[in-house]
Amino acid sequence: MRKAATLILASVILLFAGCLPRLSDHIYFASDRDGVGNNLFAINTDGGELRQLTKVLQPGWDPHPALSPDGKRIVFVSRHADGNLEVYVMDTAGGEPTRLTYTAADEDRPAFTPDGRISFDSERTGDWELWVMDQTGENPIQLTDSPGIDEGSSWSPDGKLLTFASEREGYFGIYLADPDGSGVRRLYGGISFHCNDPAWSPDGKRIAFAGDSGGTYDIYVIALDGSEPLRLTGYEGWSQERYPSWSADGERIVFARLENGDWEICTMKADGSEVRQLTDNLEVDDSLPVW
Ligand SMILES: [Ca+2]
Ligand SMILES: [Ca+2]
Ligand SMILES: [Ca+2]
Repeated sequence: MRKAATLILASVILLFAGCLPRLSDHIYFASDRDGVGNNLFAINTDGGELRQLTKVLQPGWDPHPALSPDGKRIVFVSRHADGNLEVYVMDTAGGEPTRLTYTAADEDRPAFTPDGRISFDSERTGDWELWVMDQTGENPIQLTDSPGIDEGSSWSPDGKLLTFASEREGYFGIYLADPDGSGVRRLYGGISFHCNDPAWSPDGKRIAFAGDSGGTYDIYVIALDGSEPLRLTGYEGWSQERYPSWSADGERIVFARLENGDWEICTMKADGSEVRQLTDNLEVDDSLPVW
């Protein structure tokens, strides 16, 4: 009888575990530590067990990776032999990347959407706009059409909104839009407060971003009502913090810090406390982390 109850309990736990968002036991980031160019690496959230995922195709690119909701796939860009950036996808467990775009223009900053597609930036119309496509690379659809750069899409967990950075009003601000790219409205930003790198929180209530209000970027968090954002970084001395990405449970944020000309990966609690530096290598740049 007890054995049967244990089996039922185990089944229920497995059933619910299958519904949970991805495990947050790894952080993926870009680094030039192998001396060739930027490649993707994985480390444990405590900074241990470094694993290299990619071998560079050509040096001189920022791969801007993003994870699928289940944590099993990673999208990124790489400069192909024909000279411009393309979107690639691969398993986080390893293996060969699959190329998804074939354009003469640059693509950048891909992200998985909650409905199983991939959004990305592309300059294929001659101006940077947001696009979305199937995970096979088929059926590309243009989402934005604005003067200047639109970049770095991040989706609300329920898929009902996306956020991105745009310079459509003459400076970089954080914008919201409906999933088809309509209904664009500014959430935050101004001529003296540039905002980039928005990342939607797992609970859907907040957006982390990198903001520059006076010469260096810091990490901020803002609620969806557009009220004043909360600054999470701002250390003694000159440093710059960018590229926030949330842990799956929303408890912590990983980001990249530039200090003394060197990029490192750090994490902090979502209120800015308990900062931990995960990489420590003055010779190489570790940046663009995703959790
Ligand atoms: Ca291309
Ligand atoms: Ca544009
Ligand atoms: Ca470094």
